[in-house]
Amino acid sequence: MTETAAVPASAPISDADPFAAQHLAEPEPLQRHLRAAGPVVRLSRYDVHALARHREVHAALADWQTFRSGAGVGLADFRHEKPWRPPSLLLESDPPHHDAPRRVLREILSPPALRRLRETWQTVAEELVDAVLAERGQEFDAFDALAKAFPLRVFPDAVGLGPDGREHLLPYGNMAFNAFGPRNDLVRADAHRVAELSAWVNARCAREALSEDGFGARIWAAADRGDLTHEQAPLVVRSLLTAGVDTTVHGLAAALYAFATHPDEWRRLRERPALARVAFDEAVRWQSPVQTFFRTATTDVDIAGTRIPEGGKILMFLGAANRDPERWTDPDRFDLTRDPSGHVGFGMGIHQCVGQHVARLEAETLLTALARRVRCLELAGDPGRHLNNTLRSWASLPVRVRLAD
Ligand code: OVM
Repeated sequence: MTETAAVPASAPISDADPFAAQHLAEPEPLQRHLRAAGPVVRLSRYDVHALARHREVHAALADWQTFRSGAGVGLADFRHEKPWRPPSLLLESDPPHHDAPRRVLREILSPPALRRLRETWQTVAEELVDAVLAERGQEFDAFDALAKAFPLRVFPDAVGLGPDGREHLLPYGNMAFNAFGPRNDLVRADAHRVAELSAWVNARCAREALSEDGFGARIWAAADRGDLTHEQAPLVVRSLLTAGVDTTVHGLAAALYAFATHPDEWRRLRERPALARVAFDEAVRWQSPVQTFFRTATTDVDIAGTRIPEGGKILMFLGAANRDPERWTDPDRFDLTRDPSGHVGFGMGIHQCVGQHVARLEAETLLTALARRVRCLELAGDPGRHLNNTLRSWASLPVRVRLAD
């Protein structure tokens, strides 16, 4: 095959802009359109190929040899465009460079390593829920009061951050997740804050800025043992601060939204609080807080009969794969009786979310505390969306609750 034949006539073409406000605010119609159009769809606007079916998204995520992350997992190709910050050693790297940082963080964030946090997080969740119900009454913004408040109370402490400047965390993550998309208005809106926010985050990654018993200190200790270099340590801390806050805030918001709109599922959770973990995974499947990531083809490769040229970017629609009717029965239903395992909301393969156990523990402790005290949970108004190029995110989630006896 010659190079000019890189785009066979068979690949359907779409001129849709997945990063346009309309699609970010309500991604399902475009997801449906792309899934129906074919296994691979050429997005003419960005000169990339889109995958929106579970089979192809799953296969691409699993095949890191063919679809590399080291050229960036956003639209920008790091081999031709300077990244907005030094690339992540975890997210934006490939084996063998990826291996050591991944191994170190996997140990630090493994379920046994998190056990010591459970009791504290349970207590904080119960205190937070009690305080919200006492101070805000039966109607409040669950995004602000719970989804945002809880991770911001427990996660920075677990990392070992000092008390000052924590209000920078969400804006920094918002910026990082916008940066995977095109340089649109969302990116431009924060351009004036890049230097300030990056400087704050980078300073927090230094050993002296971190307490002695958190995730951050453990990363530095791994460097002392020789499992990482001392140059790598601060960048691995940076990964925690980039990927660990906005994701859980909007993931918890997704779970709260799911329950506020599905009263039978809330009742089911109250009857069986042990469902909290699977409920969170089902919410991640149903809403897909991280909607998309890119990869870059290491070689000319065919996906379902469409040639992706070497160096070409593919855009994987995690949210679309998570609602693919070929993979899921009644995919648009938030359903605690289903087994959501196999969803790609945390990715899949060697880059699958290394912090997923942290996210699940946050969700489990918060949902359990809430279920103990709240009998009914419903929307008290339209939820507010916050637009981000990658994260399905929230601005407000007005709810009304009725308390348990
Ligand atoms: C990172 C990272 C990892 C996952 C997601 C992400 C901004 C960042 O290693 O910095 O999103």
